[in-house]
Amino acid sequence: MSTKRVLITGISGQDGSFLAEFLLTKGYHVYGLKRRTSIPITERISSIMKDIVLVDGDLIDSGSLVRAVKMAKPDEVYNLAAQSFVKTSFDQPELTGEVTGLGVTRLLEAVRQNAPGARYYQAGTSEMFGGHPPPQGDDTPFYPRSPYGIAKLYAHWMTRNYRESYGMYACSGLLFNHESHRRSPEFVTQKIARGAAAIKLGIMKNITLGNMEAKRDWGHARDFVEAMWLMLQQEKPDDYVIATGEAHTVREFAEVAFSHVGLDYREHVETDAVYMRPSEVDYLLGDSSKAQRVLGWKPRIIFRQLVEEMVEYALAHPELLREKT
Ligand code: NAP
Ligand code: G4F
Repeated sequence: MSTKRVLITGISGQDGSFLAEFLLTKGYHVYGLKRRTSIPITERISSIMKDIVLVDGDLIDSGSLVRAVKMAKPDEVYNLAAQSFVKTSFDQPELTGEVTGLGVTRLLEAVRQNAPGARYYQAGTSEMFGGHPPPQGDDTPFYPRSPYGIAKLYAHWMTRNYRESYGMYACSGLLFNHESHRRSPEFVTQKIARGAAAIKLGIMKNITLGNMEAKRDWGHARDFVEAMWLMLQQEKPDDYVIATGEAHTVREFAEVAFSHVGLDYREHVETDAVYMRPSEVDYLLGDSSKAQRVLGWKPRIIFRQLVEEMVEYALAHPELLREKT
């Protein structure tokens, strides 16, 4: 068992909660950065609250990041905190840049000055490839298509710059979409999974979506957080694409989710331009061959199993099915 110490930002999010659980099983002492909210958002980490230490802080507040790093004395830092919803980044581009972009520089600087030997993971994204045609792999040029993608690209280059300038063990994971029953309700997979379950249970009649032809390479968050950890266990720091190598349309996701509960999605899914984006990423399909070769990582859960797991969870938790997204 490890006696390492870790600081996870975004521990209350989907990935942060899975990563914290995974590192606890490896014996890590887990510290999590948590921003202040009027009601505590700790639903995803409720089962591990007694095993972790939460530190108040925010990516827009340098002092709190320095304090968190000094408290945690981390061997590893995973920066998962972000304004992570692409659609919102068009409505709040400045906030997205502040948190998802500049926030990374604040954290890198806090680590460099207070725990320079710590290994650092940056949550990069396939949104950085954005408009570049598929498949997207480690050598694909970047072409972000949203303020979110642009903020993440800045964060990616800052991470590389700290590696090259200061010799820090700093890595970016270029992760394609990954989902689970813990996904926030506004993302399309959760919206469809919960929608199908709610309609099956008679709670709702229809759901409304945007662009149903967009293609995504959807994996499972539990698989993907293991790749983050593997990146920090190598001899040398590097960046890696993490993806399943299988893409499906939003329409196909709906088809599988609704048919799992014996429904025809065409009778229950409407579309509305309000859910469209000013510029769309049409087709993401990742090539993770470098990660498979170097890290020995590969996805265990792929499309159909992911969809069915999310729908099953929603069916078993009808109390979650009344939120409008
Ligand atoms: P998520 O569920 O939205 O979690 C984001 C976390 O960041 C939450 O804990 C949130 O806190 C926290 N946060 C937001 N603003 C903050 C701030 N100003 N200061 C401190 N914490 C803040 O996202 P996720 O799906 O777990 O994704 C984890 C990371 O991977 C994100 O950086 C995301 O952009 C990136 N990523 C995700 C995917 C994917 O498909 N899931 C793919 C590629 C990259 P609250 O709980 O208080 O909201
Ligand atoms: O579920 P989404 O909102 O995820 P998106 O934009 O792909 O971003 C996610 O994955 C990125 C990695 O590629 C992460 F970096 C990011 O943090 C986030 O986790 O939308 C997926 C697709 C889009 O093409 C969108 O236009 O679904 C389409 N869509 C169609 N109708 C919809 C809807 N998206 C949402 N959220 N809601 C709809 O009603």
